[in-house]
Amino acid sequence: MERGVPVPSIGAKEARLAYAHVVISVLAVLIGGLAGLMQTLIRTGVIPEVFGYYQLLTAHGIMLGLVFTTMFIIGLLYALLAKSFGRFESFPTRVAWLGFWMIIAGAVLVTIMVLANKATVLYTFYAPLMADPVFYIGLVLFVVGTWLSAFAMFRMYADYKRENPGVHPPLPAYMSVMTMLLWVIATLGVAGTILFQLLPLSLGWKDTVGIELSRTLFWYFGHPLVYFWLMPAYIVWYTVVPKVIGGKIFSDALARMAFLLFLLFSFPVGFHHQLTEPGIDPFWKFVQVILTFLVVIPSFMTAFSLFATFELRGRALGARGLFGWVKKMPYGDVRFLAPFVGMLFFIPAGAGGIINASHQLNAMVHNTLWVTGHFHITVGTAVALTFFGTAYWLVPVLRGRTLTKSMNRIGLIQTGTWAFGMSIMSYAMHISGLQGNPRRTGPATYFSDALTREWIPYHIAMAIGGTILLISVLIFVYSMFNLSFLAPKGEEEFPLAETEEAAMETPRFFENWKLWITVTFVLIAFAYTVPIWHLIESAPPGAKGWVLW
Ligand code: HEM
Ligand SMILES: [Cu+2]
Repeated sequence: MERGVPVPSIGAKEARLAYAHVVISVLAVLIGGLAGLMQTLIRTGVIPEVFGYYQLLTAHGIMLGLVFTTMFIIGLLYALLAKSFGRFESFPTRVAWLGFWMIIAGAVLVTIMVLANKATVLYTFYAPLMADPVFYIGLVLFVVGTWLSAFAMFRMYADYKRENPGVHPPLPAYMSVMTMLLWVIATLGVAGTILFQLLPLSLGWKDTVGIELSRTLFWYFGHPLVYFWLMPAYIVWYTVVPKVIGGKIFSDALARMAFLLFLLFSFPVGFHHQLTEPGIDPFWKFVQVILTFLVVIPSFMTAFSLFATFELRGRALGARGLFGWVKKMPYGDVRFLAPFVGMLFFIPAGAGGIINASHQLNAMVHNTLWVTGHFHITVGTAVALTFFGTAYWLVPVLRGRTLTKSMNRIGLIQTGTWAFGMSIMSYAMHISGLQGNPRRTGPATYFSDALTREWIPYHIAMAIGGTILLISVLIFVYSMFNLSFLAPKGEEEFPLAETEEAAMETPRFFENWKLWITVTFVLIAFAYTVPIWHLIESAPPGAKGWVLW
């Protein structure tokens, strides 16, 4: 079976759709970044608590963990589908816009509630914290909006399959659909706890909430969520970066298989976020931790094929030996440098993840700033830098402008400042976390205890790192403004690599969606049925809702 070929350039309507999403994500980076810096400054005592610490933390988590990521991802995936399929038909396009406006409506309601200090529940909104009902309604609109986006993408894929029978949809399209499929299956859990537990509680229809069940439903969603963030970055690593360096995709089949495995292994593992919780049987924690480690397989497949691509390209340019390619890469090109630095950060980040998921070591780091340090180098750097590096070519492509030499140079500086600021901030978070410094804690002196005094230099380091990061955010926002409105008009390249000629054929069964969705649900049922039954059958009386702010 042959592989589909992407179209030369994407249409104006398709570009507008993708761009609308990207704009929102850039705004979210600005607001979220400001909140992040203020957190570090308040916790260090440099500025007074103008906003409540937890209110800022809620805004930061929602803007960066939810709005920035989701909007950039959806925008990028529309762009990849447009490049893969050509024009979108009018029905899915209308659904896509409806989804966009619904997401906006939801995000606006959520933001108003957070600003009004009626939803200081952090971005995880754990029970029994209880926000205003409007906050949960906003979240529902947001999630349903993303389901419409997913439906639109599935439909675009189906339209392509119908018009091109016997052709494999291009690799980025397959990966995009896999990403949205994972998102839809994952959000079922969070939709469940919002609709059946938190919203009724907050409306006063119920007096109590089952905390453990709610947290379990949350983390059933929360782990695949991190793969929803990572997979689009991997799409860029697999399909865009090879083109930027002048190379080819190492293997189309291997890439598809890795994505399939990410889908399967992302779900039956949520308990690794709940290892310290007493209400879950250790046996099921054990089962889910073992399943967690399976994700090492597609991760190493990804690392292998990326470095194979680098090495093949390096050798084509005359490099020798195992690491000769290192000297041959285009470090002066932000489209390469930013995702590449992201990849480098992902190496210690992955090792940290193995520590977090190990039951005994988790007891050491749980709820300390170590965890915050961890996710600032995973989603906050590996993913965020990849998205930044992508935005430098994607925004001009969508706006019919070009990435100039000077904007490229500014992009390199932005990449450098981000890497530098994040190294300082996340190092300080990791180390002081190991010393017991708790995460999610406002300014506290603990009666000037000797132990906590040792954390102070680390807080200062975090504030310095945070300041450098905010400078990087401002450079990014300026660059996006420039590339949207000021850069010279022209046709910017949409870099998508071809597959190595020597690569094997792509097997047809990767597209057997019914089979893979079934296997996913079988794995979910295996890992969750008995423990959830336990949680319901021997549930404690439940807690009343709390408003602690
Ligand atoms: C300007 C850059 C940034 C700064 C200065 C910053 C700073 C911080 C600080 C100080 C905290 C936690 C404090 C605590 O636990 O008490 C935090 C939490 C967090 N950050 Fe960032 N961060 C930045 C960028 C990012 C990015 C790019 C992302 C994701 C894409 C992100 C996602 C999060 C999340 C999800 C939390 C957890 C919120 C919670 O615990 O409820 N941050 N950040
Ligand atoms: Cu996880």
